[in-house]
Amino acid sequence: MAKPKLLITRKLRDGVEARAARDYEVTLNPSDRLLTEAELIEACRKVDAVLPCHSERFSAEVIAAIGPGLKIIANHSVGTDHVDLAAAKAAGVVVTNTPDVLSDATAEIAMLCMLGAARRGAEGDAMIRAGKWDFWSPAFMVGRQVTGKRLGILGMGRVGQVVADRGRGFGMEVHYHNRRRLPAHLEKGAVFHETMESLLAVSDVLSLHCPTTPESVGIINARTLAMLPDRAILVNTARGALVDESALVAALRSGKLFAAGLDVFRTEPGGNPEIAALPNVFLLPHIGSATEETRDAMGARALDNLDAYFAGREPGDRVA
Ligand code: 8YV
Repeated sequence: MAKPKLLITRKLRDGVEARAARDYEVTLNPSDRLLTEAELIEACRKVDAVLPCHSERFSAEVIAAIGPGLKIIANHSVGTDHVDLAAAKAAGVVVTNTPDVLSDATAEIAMLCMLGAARRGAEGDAMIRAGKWDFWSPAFMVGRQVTGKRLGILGMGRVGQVVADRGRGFGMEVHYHNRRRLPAHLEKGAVFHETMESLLAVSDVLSLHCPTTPESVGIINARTLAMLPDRAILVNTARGALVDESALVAALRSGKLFAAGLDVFRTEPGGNPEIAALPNVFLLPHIGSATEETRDAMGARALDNLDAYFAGREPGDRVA
């Protein structure tokens, strides 16, 4: 039987690409250049399946332009906000994602962002690199300690739960808001808040772990930032669209926020120059899941979903 035709839009780990080449008639992107929308449509028209990243947008228009040949979008990401799921469903295109396997890596980056923001990691690093470390005193580079502070988790899904565990390891008191309260064995003593407003009021550190939906876009804005305790710390490793970045800049300038640790931005790649100009931020270029182990696991998970689909089984991680 002929192998199904598969487009992999970005450079994946060698082992993942080798497995794909063994089982599919695969088109790779060795230069790793981001395809334009027109190139993406053209390339998807020629295949049965596409394995994209969050960097490729499958809007309703793109899905319609690709037409009936494409059967499955097997994402190499847990987030699916780059795919119009309703349009895919209506067009009969199956969509899958890669949950679970990136929770540990993303939680590590959340802790790095939290500690980098609280302990002024970027400021200290930049000072030494610039050859400007010419002073020391007990009053020098004093940050905020996270031990004993209240960690507010907005969205207690897979990643949020691992961040809660890591926060406990740092002696933090965990609070959360989620659509549904977790059972006791997953809650592990964390304090559930019925409303986001109630969570914000106690979050010395607020870490975002909710998906981007029409309801959650801009959920962190001037109104909600004002509800945080004074000198709180914001951590975002989820999606830039959750935050109104102008309001964030204002809160960082006024001192309402002590600092922010961000791995995601409204504009990616690139980030936000106004945020990058502030001293009290610790910034990373969307690398939450970028570890060798997790990239291997994400690639394997996406291929498992494709294998199931083409074997006539229900893919384990079907989202549409
Ligand atoms: C990935 C992500 O790096 O999985 C997600 O939703 O945002 C990131 O972890 C990216 O999507 C890789 O395709």
